[in-house]
Amino acid sequence: MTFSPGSLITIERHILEQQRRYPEATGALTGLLYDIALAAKIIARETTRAGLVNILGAAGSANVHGERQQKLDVFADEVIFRMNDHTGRVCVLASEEHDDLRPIPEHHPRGGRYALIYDPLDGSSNIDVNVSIGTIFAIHRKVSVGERGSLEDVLQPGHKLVAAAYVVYGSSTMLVYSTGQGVHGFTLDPGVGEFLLSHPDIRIPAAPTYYSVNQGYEATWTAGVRQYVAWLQGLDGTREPLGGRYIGSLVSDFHRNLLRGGVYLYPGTPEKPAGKLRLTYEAQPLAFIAAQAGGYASDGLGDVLDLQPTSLHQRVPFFVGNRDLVERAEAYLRTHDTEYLARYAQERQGAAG
Ligand code: FDP
Repeated sequence: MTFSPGSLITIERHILEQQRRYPEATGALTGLLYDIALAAKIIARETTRAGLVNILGAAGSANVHGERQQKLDVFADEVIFRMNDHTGRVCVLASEEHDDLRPIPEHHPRGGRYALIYDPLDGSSNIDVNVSIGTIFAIHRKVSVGERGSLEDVLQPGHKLVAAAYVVYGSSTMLVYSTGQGVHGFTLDPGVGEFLLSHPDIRIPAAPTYYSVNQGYEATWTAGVRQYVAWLQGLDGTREPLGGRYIGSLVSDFHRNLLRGGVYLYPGTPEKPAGKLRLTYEAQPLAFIAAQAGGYASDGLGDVLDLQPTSLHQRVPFFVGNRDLVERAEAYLRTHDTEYLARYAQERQGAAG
């Protein structure tokens, strides 16, 4: 089914329509995606009230209802876990907030077909200053034997993802998801509490608008990254400069560039060859969505979706956006950063071996 721009489509209906294309589907993934959307609404409700906490709460410890206040990222983590721990759809969960896997509790149904990996509140340094933040989800099919899920289910290459999604809590709350059939964006109507289709079939624009990097770290960059960014800025005279935008909230930076075209980079440095961002719940799902929108993500050496994760919180250098811009980054690194790339490759290999 194709959706015309004027029609009102809820996320529930959209997910169901997508499922209909697969007569063999059991509905488990549909249910899981819907649970994710519901969790997003609950988190959105709290994030929009975050600024009120200090004035409404007594001595910063309790809210008007007398409930103890939780840090928002802990709250988001719990909401997502509790939304999914009892449905029978998920075999194991993993979150940025926990060192280890989060198994399904004993008293809840086991045998779920999917592993859910998530970053409950990304860009959390922006919460206190009222700047947009996000949530990221990655869904893998269970591959381990036995009822209980294991690390094997979580540590799969990105090209094996069944679905990925993110939520931006910004001037509006938006949920963007892909099940491998394009990328679709929904905007939350807070009045009716529904995510409505606002951005069907998102494609990253061919003509890029922005580049995004934390320029404050320039002194730590490799020569290749420095020259690449200079090229993006048009300093070598071969191209028009791209505008610079950096929120410091990965989801928001990624989302803006997905809609406007451009490149986001959080490179590795000689001191930290793998950079800062996490592979399983940041880079992989966003790389999956970028690819579905016609873009590309690289760790500087090659496609992020081909990387085999070796640990849950593994870091990865991340370049994502328009394919030609990301490939140009790879080329700059290949030319100027042979020593750095060799070190990073060795580290990556060591982690895998
Ligand atoms: P944060 O530490 O605020 O949670 O991955 C975490 C992340 O934010 C990303 O969302 C963000 O893009 C990046 O770190 C910002 O890091 P820098 O402050 O080093 O630029």
